[in-house]
Amino acid sequence: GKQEMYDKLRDAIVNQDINGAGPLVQEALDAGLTPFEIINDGLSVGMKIIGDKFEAAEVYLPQIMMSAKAMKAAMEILDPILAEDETSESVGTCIKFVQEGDIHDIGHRLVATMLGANGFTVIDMGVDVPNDKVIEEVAAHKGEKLMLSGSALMTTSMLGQKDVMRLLEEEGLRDSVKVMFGGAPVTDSWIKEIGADATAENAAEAANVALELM
Ligand code: HCB
Repeated sequence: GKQEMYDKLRDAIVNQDINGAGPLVQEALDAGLTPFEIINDGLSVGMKIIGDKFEAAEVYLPQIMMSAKAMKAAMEILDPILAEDETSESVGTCIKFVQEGDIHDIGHRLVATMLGANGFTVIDMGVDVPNDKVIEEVAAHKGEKLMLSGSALMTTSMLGQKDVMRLLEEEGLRDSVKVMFGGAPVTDSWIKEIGADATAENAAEAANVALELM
């Protein structure tokens, strides 16, 4: 059944099955699972497990990098399918970036994929993006239905989110854009403290929150 397939997808990430992940995703699609189910109930669960194992020092960086590669191989199959599904009418523009100093992009990509699949026009600025570039991009899209989604996976890079909020205020752009920050260290109280609009636990929730904010 479905759960068995979810478990296989999860294990492909946990066991760093770079060659197997793509074919397994195809198998899951053929069995009738949706890309959303594959990501949320399978692959992401595996990534969470490997992250927890890393924190518990049960696995090390080389394994993490191989899990990341397996995730990438899986998403290479799913991204084009999700792009095809995009509704023709955009619900808004979302500028998506990872904070300066931070190269963690797995969660960032998942959120970008989900936002795209839910009708957003996503501008993917990638990783390690300086704040002045982010502000420039917001300014360039002022007047559009606009959302900014930033990710930070480290407590150090997360601090940059506070500066983004300050710069938006200084440049008179705060009212032109909704701001959603995420990443493992980001909490509700941090969002409140820096004056952003929202956070989300995972990519599926991020899409729902973003739609509500628009
Ligand atoms: Co990295 N790393 N890492 N790492 N890494 C973390 C983040 C630590 C917490 C692990 C630890 O030490 N405990 C830690 C940060 C410590 C801290 O600051 N408190 C850390 C460190 C220190 C480092 C290095 C310095 C190396 C080292 O360990 N000595 C180095 C830093 C490089 C740099 O950025 N300058 C480094 C490198 C790496 C890689 C390259 C090996 C690899 C990244 C591969 C890649 O992304 N291409 C990696 C990984 C994979 C991790 C862990 C294990 C998993 C992160 C991940 O992908 N999670 C992570 C441990 C952890 O987080 N538990 C560890 C899975 C995704 C799906 O979850 O939280 O990113 P996510 O995203 C979710 C969620 O947050 C939300 O939705 C996403 C999808 O469900 N979300 C949003 C995310 N963004 C959002 C935006 C929104 O608007 C809304 C929701």
